[in-house]
Amino acid sequence: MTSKTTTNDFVLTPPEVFPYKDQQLTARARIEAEMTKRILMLDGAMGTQIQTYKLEEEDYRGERFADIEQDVRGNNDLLVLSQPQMITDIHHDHLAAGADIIETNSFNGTRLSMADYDMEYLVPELNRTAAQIARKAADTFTAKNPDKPRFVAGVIGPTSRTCSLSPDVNDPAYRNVTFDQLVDNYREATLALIEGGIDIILIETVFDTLNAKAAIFAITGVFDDIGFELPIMISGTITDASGRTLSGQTAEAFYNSIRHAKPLSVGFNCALGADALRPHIQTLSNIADTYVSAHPNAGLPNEFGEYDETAEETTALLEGFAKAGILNIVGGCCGTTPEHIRLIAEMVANYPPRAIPEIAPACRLSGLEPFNITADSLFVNVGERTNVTGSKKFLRLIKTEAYTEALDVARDQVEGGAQIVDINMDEGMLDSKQAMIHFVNLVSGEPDISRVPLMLDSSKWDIIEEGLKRAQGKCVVNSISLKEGYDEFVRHAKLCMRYGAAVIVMAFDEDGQADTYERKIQICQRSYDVLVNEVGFPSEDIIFDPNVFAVATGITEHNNYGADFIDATRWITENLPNAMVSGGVSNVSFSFRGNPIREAINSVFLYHAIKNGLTMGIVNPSMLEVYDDIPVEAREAIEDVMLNRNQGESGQDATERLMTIAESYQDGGKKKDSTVDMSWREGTVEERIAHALVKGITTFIEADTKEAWEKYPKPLEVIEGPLMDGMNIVGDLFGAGKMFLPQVVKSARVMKQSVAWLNPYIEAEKVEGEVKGKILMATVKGDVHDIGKNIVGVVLGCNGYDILDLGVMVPCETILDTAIKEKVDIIGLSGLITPSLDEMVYVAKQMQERGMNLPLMIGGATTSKAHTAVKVEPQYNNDAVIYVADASRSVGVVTKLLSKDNRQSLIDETREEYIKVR
Ligand code: B12
Repeated sequence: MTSKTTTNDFVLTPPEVFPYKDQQLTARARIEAEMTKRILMLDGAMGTQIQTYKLEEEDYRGERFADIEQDVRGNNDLLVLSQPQMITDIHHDHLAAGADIIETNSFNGTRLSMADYDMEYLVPELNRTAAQIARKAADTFTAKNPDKPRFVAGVIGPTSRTCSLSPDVNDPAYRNVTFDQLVDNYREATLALIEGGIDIILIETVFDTLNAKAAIFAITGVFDDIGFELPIMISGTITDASGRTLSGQTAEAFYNSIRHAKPLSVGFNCALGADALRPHIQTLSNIADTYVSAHPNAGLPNEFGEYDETAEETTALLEGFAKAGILNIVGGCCGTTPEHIRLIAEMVANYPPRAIPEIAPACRLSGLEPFNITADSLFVNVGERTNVTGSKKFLRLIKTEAYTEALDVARDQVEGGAQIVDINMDEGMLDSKQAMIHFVNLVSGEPDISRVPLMLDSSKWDIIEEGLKRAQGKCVVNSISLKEGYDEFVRHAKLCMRYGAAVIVMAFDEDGQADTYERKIQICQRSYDVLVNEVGFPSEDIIFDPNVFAVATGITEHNNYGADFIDATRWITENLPNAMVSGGVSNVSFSFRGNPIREAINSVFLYHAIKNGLTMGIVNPSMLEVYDDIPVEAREAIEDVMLNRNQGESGQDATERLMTIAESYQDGGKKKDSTVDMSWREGTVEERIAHALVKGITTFIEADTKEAWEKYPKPLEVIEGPLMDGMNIVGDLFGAGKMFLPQVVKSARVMKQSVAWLNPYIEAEKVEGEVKGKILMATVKGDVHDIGKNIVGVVLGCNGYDILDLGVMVPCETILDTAIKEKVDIIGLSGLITPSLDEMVYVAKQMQERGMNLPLMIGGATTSKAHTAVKVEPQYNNDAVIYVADASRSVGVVTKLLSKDNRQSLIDETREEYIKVR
């Protein structure tokens, strides 16, 4: 690399002769050695400390800039050149107060930010000088006490532009900065900071994760060029009370998006102060397989922009963090002073650092929300309708620039259960690159779509790359392969690592697409070895696509296509650790286009592929039959074809049998739309309700609900009888891989419609009178199931209780803050997935920590008396913790809990019972 002249007299040194290189080579090891011993102290605010000097224009200018034309007051970064002593003094104050790591005064040291003062030309010099000043200050203190080594973090700020948000309300696809521009800006700053002698790079105050991803991309590029690496700290900022970054991500989604930087630490800074920061640091502490940092503001500024939170107050709040064991690095942001740092340093010296938890490898994707594919995950549905090659409708919408409708297509599939959205714009008559850019920008502005991760799909790498530059979440690249040879494969893989994306690897090499079992596994093995052993690609981010080809084509060579895919899937799962498998499911039934048996073929294929390890697939949910509903004869014929068995002498018998069945399928043997086959209407009302739930048919649900309501003594019994039984069948089929999420979404709609019909009858039983108490209901963080919780709310509401329903995915802090503010009498938590069980334990623990005194009810399908007794109840002993199996029982429990006479006996009985369970 050549040296670069940026002003008349400023020359950036070539990296070969970076003066601090030797020291920097060991920086990570030296810092980590300290981190294992204690919680490290970061410094406090730079900006608000500078404000205390009350500088005027001439102070900012100093001697060197006395004569320049433009005003520079407020350009704090310039002070490293115009007032170097002042910056040194601030560093010294923090070091004297106990800071282990000081931050360079370079928060705005990028061209984009310096453009405000026409001082872009100064960027390299500002960064280099900021680093040199901090280096000198740190070394002075290390020399005084070598047992407490001091480090310098080179600060990379967010700039004033957001890469994933439009500043123009009328044009949501518009951006005033590009990823590439940010990369150039960050690259320049990073090089100069490293030359100036920093030990760590600190990407901080990240409010748009895409900006941070650009910084990571720039920094990793710099590392490649200079031939060595420095540790990276990344610190985001949660700017609003909803607990999200400005660009809309949750804490976990944020971490998933930046994890590829392999940061030394991840954390949050600035924003609403320590109190509001705590839950997000707790989240990071639970999930981060790296160190965790926090450097909050001294609370919120008052009306005059000043910070009133005293050093004692901030320290007391942060002591809660330290006690909870969630800190590795702590410091202060706006409004904190060296006094804050001194007290915090004294306090943290009494607590051990957080131990990094063992986190099992898993593909951790994100949109605005995290999407983790773990060993326990069920089959993942990739929405395939925003793909111009597969959907004529979507192609037409994109061609005619009907983007609002095109977004509706994306939204519908997310609402319909797609967990990842595949976007493909490969069409000869389109400007595919532009279409990808425009659509991904638009999707980023639609929270109900961009909450899920994107799959950027193209046969052209540069189109994929344009998508990657516009998505703040962790995406999946579809696809890379050895098709264009080893070098391109490695180049694409390395870029995916730098952008932070998982990859689909097609079983394709220089000789073409793998069509036999042997070729599939040989190419997948080779690709895996290159990726994992040579490139260092994380194995959990590799998803193989061993090519789904059409079966029953009439060509004998194709007879084993189904079996080869399924066998290859099993082989990959067993032999390539952590790797996943995906496939374009409907390709398998291509020979039956237009025939309703296609849905059955897809389902049979999926069922067997999932059993053998298929992790995800590109699926059109309306093209799937429920496996167990396929008539036995047809299912066996399909299985014969799929698994290439019973082919007979001709090698074609199975295919011929299937063709014959397919004809009668078409001729009315088994019709496409199950509502047309009315035989299910002949069953009992319970059977009909179960059928409607499993099939997602709403047509008769109100009539059937009415009939059940007439049959059962109480409306609630209809819910807890036939409706719950039906939903349990759905749950079992889903759990066994015989139903898929989009189908369950339809079941949920049927269930909701039925419950809505019953609600007025439940309400008609309402006992009039005074409100007997206030009950907070919430489905816990991370969980979207709300049908059960809503029923409980209605039932209790009808029994004279005031219900405060906080909805789904509710963070613990919101639940507890609201409970206190609204003075509720009981908290009721609902949860249906395994992670909710831990979240409930956490809520109970926090109730104890906050000294709350009210009963806690636990409910929802995966909760149990055993879990409540063993895990939840021991966390909270200020009041009752009671597991309630269903809505009807909730009335009795609540009545007793709020009755003076019966309350204690219920608490005592439950405690005794739970002790026995334990
Ligand atoms: C419908 C459904 C969905 C719908 C939810 C729609 C909605 N708006 O609620 C959708 C399709 C969105 C869905 C999504 C998922 N689901 Co789901 N889902 C179901 C299903 C089939 C039925 C749930 C239901 O509504 N039952 C009917 C209601 C009335 O029952 P209930 O909630 O238990 O409520 C009763 C009592 O428990 C009690 N109660 C409930 N809450 C409370 C609270 C209090 C305080 C009290 C007193 C009482 C109480 O009263 C109610 C009435 O008596 C279940 C299977 C099952 N058998 O439960 C799977 C099931 C819960 N889902 C499951 C999974 C895995 C998922 C997904 C993770 C799938 C995925 N791969 O993405 C996602 C979850 C995403 C997330 N982050 O939450 C698994 C959970 C397994 C596990 N242990 O983790 C299940 C068990 C299916 C299975 N067998 O695998 N799902």
